Amino acid sequence: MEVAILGIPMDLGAGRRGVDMGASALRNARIKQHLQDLGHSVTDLGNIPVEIADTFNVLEQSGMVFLDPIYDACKRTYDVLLDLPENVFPICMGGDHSVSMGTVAGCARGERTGLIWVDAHTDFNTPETSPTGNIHGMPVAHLCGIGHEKLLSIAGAWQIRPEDIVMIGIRSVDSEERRLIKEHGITVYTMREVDMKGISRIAEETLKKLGHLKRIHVSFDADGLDPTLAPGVGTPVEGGLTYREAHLLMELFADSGKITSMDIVEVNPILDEKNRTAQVMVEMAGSLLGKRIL
Ligand code: 6HN
Ligand code: MN
Ligand code: MN
Ligand code: MN
Repeated sequence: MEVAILGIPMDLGAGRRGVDMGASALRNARIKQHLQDLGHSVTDLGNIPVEIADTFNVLEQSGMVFLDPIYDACKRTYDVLLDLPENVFPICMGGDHSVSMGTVAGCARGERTGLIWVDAHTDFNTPETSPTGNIHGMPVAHLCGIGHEKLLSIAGAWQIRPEDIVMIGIRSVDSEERRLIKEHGITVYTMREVDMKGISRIAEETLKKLGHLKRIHVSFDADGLDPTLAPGVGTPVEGGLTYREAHLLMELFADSGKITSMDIVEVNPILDEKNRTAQVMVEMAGSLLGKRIL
């Protein structure tokens, strides 16, 4: 397969510094070589230019922290992805999860697209419901067409339908966010469902639900994994996906042949232990791109 890796070194959407180095950490964990060893042809598109938090004055606008520079980075990301040839599989390396407003919209390439959101959080806040003002808690709402008009001009440019979204690994939802998730009928597999049904049945149900779609994007937030496995994240929540569950999930998605793009987000090397989190996320990408033992 033709794979393109793209860095979006942005931490403006998160409440703490460090995820801007996530893309570098993934390169340092040899993402390109790992995917090449699987037989893929990999092009590194470099990084999208992003403002640095320290040098930026504007703190909050309309209940959102760093709205303008986040818009700029997402718009640039969207433009780059939209221009990629049809056969290329993009891997978008964040950066905090607000980058997905650009990546998901760009990777959709103007077609109806399914979205698999692997995360501890549902990221479905709006500027009105957000308890923090941090935009990384708001990308899915914007992708569904609700939120601030400036961000909607990218994220909502090609709207993802709520019925085309499946979330897996969820264990932290804010109270107003819960109401919105229910109102929009988003399919959510919390960790309770992972425990009760098992990950293979969840993968099967997810693929069946999204089976009618030609394009499916997997957005993988490193905090979907258990913090003992992936400590390098800014918003860790106990009780996440195990190494084996997450690998099997990626492998079953790979088997479907339906996945057309991926995000790896929220890897924070400042909070990590010897780059373990980046390493495990590189392996997840390998499994999603067809790595097999035999
Ligand atoms: N992430 N729900 C919290 C908020 O600030 O809205 C946490 C969001 C975390 C976002 O991890 O991508
Ligand atoms: Mn997230
Ligand atoms: Mn998260
Ligand atoms: Mn592996």
